[in-house]
Amino acid sequence: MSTPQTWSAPGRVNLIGEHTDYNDGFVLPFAIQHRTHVELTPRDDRVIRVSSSFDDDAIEVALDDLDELFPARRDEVAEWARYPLGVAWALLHAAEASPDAAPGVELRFTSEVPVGAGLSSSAAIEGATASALNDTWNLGLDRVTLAQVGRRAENEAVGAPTGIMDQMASMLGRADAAIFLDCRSLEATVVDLGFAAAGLELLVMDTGVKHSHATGGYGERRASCELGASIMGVPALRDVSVDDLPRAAELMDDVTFRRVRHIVTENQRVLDTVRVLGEDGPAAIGDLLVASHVSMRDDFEISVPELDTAVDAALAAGAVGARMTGGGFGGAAIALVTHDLVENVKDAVTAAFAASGFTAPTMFTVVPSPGAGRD
Ligand code: GAF
Repeated sequence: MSTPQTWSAPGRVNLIGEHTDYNDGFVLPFAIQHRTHVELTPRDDRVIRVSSSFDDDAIEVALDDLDELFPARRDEVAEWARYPLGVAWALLHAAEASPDAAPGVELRFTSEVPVGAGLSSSAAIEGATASALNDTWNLGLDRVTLAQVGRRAENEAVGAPTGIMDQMASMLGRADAAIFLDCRSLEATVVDLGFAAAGLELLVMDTGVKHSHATGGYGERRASCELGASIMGVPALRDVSVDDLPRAAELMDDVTFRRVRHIVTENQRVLDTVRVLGEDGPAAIGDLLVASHVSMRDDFEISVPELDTAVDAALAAGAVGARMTGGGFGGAAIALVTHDLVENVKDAVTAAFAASGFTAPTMFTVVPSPGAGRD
């Protein structure tokens, strides 16, 4: 009987740069200390079996059948299992490996990353699976390729039309740092955050409003961005600058223009945030975080009342900056708060939720943490 081994990958918080990834733009996420762990036990047969502590269904699939399942028959697979099985499928394609070269495995998942909170529990499952199978099957793929495998699984095996940010953050995360990613070239730069040295904490305020990117608003926003880029005659909104916005306003309807304006100004805010972090430190990025939230609330229209309430209450209680994080339509907001004010901000947000009749939020601080790997 083979001994099990464990790998893990983190969830992420995006500091700034929302919906810019699939527009070939810039993002600045960091991996958090909450991780998804996978215990891998080699099998003697040619079957991949996945089970988890967060779903009763254990699923078994012959490795040779993965190509028949994905993407055409993905609906036959329990939704959570599409992530790890989709990664196994995409990984074998990326490595151009025959499934004959891959022995069967048993994968057992446990997770500390809250599901549906906008902290990328999906990228954490993908990253843990990709790392475990890459090592076990001796595929020798690098981290960027493993991130691309995770994204392909999410797009084609799960059916969520997401970008590459979350998988890159989960694979490349570093302690005390964010990853500044150019989503066109996939060039990643480690950016020191220095929150602790500046006496700052990053508070996550999980509204408890669940969302899914496989349905509805996320895909609609993506389609609006593609329409905006085609009207501007460019491959992606990355190629539109703030100076081009007056022309964009003349060429397109108001809704498409506001979607475009969010992406164009958000890209600029990411660049500004990286510059300000380097020049003045993290206490100086508050206004950029707030401007990002306002843009998502008013132009991109992906916030919900609970997220706005969390952001407004945190700012009123003295947070340096606050914004919703992730794809929107629910999930979590973040607040950058001086250490001594964390409890005040939590109390203020809890009180504001109660006053609005919302279910109490879950709040915790996160620290920039290392990316995927063997435990
Ligand atoms: C989700 C997606 F998965 C990311 O690719 C990104 O688009 C994000 O929403 C919004 O910035 O997390």
